[in-house]
Amino acid sequence: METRPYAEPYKIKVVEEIKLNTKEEREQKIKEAGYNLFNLKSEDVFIDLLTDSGTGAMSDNQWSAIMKGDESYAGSKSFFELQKTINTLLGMPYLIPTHQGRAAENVLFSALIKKDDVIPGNTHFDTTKGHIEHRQAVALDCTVDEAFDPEIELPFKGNIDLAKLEKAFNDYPKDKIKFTNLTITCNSGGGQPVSMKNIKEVSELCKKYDKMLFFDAARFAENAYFIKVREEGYQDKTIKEIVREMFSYVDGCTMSSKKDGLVNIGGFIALKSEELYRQCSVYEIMFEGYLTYGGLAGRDMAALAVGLNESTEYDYLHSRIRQMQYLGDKLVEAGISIVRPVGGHAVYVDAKSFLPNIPQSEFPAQVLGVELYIEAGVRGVEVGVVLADRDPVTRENRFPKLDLLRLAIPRRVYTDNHLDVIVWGLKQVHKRRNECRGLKFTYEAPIMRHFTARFERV
Ligand code: PLI
Repeated sequence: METRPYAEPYKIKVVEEIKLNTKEEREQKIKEAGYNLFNLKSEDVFIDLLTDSGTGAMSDNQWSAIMKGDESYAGSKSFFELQKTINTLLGMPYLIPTHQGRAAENVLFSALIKKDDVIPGNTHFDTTKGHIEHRQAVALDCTVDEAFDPEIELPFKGNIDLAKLEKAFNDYPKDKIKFTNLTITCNSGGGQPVSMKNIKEVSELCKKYDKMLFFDAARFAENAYFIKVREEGYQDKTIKEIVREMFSYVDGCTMSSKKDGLVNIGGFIALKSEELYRQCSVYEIMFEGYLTYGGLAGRDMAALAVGLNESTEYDYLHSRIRQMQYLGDKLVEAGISIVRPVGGHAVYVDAKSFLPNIPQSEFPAQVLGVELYIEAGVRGVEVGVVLADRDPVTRENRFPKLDLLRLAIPRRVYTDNHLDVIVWGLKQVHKRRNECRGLKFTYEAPIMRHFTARFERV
């Protein structure tokens, strides 16, 4: 019998028009943008894969909740509803809302990190690392070695190497490491998940050495999906049960709600300790706002409470991760090398193997991003030499092992037809890859240069 084809568990109520300009227009637009995709106007982009952060589509239930948002400065009903949802889902009674993920990091780290501290973790995200280094502390990467090989197909390449973590606990003075930061899924490692076994073992090790453990929970629901489908013993559990178990092993989390919160803005800290909540409250009021809104409107909190319940449903997660797999499989079929296995929120194209004629000093992933835009109106983002910045001491370019073009898929926004256009676009560029030219800087900021850099063709 023929198997039933797959279809998304939602239908579309509102649409937003996107326009495809001509190839000649795009050639002109990207030149004017200094060959930097960040400098493009979104109206000149047909399919926007710059990020999956804050770019998702809200549901009818979320939009309904928006109307019911309570905009009171103190004691907002929407805050208490969100607190109740987070306590039910994550088992965390203390909630500190923030305007986005990095703001949660700013508040928590203000309470916890001092100069010369060391924060071990699994490849900290840029803003997390930034907030650690800004406090003159060290973000210590303890990810398993396999994470750095794009060819190795392993189910949980976001895991922490327990030996590396224990070594860190032994090598540094006791008071220098207060907590470990575990990013689920690991964005900088290609959206790779962390297994429940690893979360549990890291938690036990932290307890043994009297350290706290926090999740960077931006994509916690996607991580839970991978545990359900890949880890022995979780197939029959619901996503919500898996999430509850994951959070039972940690002291708290920072969250960018713009990912698995299914909202366009927002973040939070969730905690088990009342004492730590009190310490964070001081910085919350100073940086974000009063304790029951923290830089958000009441309606933002209302939509988030609904979004968190939706993102922890299996059917939604299956439709999302399936899109990543669909895109990844089609690219592999076309002979295009990608980071494997495909992660939870993006497909990463290996630009060094795509454009072997372009040396790393001429930014192959940036070139690939520019060419894909010109070819198909698709905007990805470079995760390579440009993003890696210069060494702060020698001022030489840092050359990471992988030079990647990240194609991050917004949640509930594009159909498989859009994904087919991305594949087609990359295939077209692949055919003329030997004619592509490298790039060189015409402007470069001293740090975080990727946002504002300008280039010209070599
Ligand atoms: O963009 P924010 O400030 O809401 O969140 C910062 C942030 C924290 N942790 C992780 C794992 C992230 O991925 C993250 C933001 N990610 C962005 C913007 C991205 O494009 O991946």
